[in-house]
Amino acid sequence: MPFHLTPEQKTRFEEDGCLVIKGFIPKPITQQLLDRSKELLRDFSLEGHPLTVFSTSAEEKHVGDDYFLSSGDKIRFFFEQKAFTDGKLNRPKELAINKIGHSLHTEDEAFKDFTLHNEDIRNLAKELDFHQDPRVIQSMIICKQKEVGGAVNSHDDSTFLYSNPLSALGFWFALEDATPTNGCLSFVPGSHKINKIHSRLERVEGGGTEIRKIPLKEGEEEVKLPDWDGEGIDWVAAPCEAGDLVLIHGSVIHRSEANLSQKSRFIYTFHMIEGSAEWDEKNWLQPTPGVPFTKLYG
Ligand SMILES: O=C(O)CCC(=O)C(=O)O
Repeated sequence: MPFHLTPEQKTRFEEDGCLVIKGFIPKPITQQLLDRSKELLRDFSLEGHPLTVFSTSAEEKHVGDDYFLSSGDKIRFFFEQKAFTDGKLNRPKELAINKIGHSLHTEDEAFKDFTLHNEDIRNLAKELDFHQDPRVIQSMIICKQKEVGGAVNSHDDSTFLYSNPLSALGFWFALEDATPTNGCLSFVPGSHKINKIHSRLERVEGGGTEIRKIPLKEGEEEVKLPDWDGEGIDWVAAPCEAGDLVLIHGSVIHRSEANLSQKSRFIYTFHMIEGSAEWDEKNWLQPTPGVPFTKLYG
């Protein structure tokens, strides 16, 4: 049976800016993708690896070394901050990777097949009616390793995937159960309706990236946004079983806690934008001649 979105699910997504779709991926495919993720972790080499760390913690500057900045059309491996003691890995590499990115959907056959040749995903995108001509722009496996899996601070995705007009949409697939104990996602439902994307991650001259203010348009006034982590904000956890899908609107505020538990929380995610939207050359992620942003309805 091909996937169909119910009118209730569509309304829920429009109202909340996020939607959990239970059992979207059949169990054998979920297992295949998890196995493939573990194979990638087993097979990558540490030789010559710059040991780039990925972290969203406030004290950390955003990663911006060449290994990260040139990963948009490759499969690369980014480490957990807590997987190091005195500059040395304190666990096997398979248990030390934070995420694998950013082009599994073009560079790995299993993830390519799942992402781009999937009737259920195409049906869902059509029925959601969020994009006319969706383009898949990046993909990642986020491992949220046991004991050292880093928290992802509250954010919206459009700050990192800025298009004009805004059009980022995330597809987040649980490959393992995600619970409040091992760092499931949480959302501020409806925040996409009041959030204003006032900053964006830019590549900066001389290397690296920085979150910078977007200049206000003439006559535009700065909108004061709530302190999303402060008092009175209603966060809702989105626990998932392996195979569930979470849709994430580009402006909805979300986060995930650190994983100090003994269970990893592998997920696969990709993001899409509208094909006709303007993609700025300052964005860290850039299409390349070999790997242009990929049409979903190709
Ligand atoms: O998987 C997570 O913990 C965070 C994912 C996330 O924030 C995103 O995909 O935008």
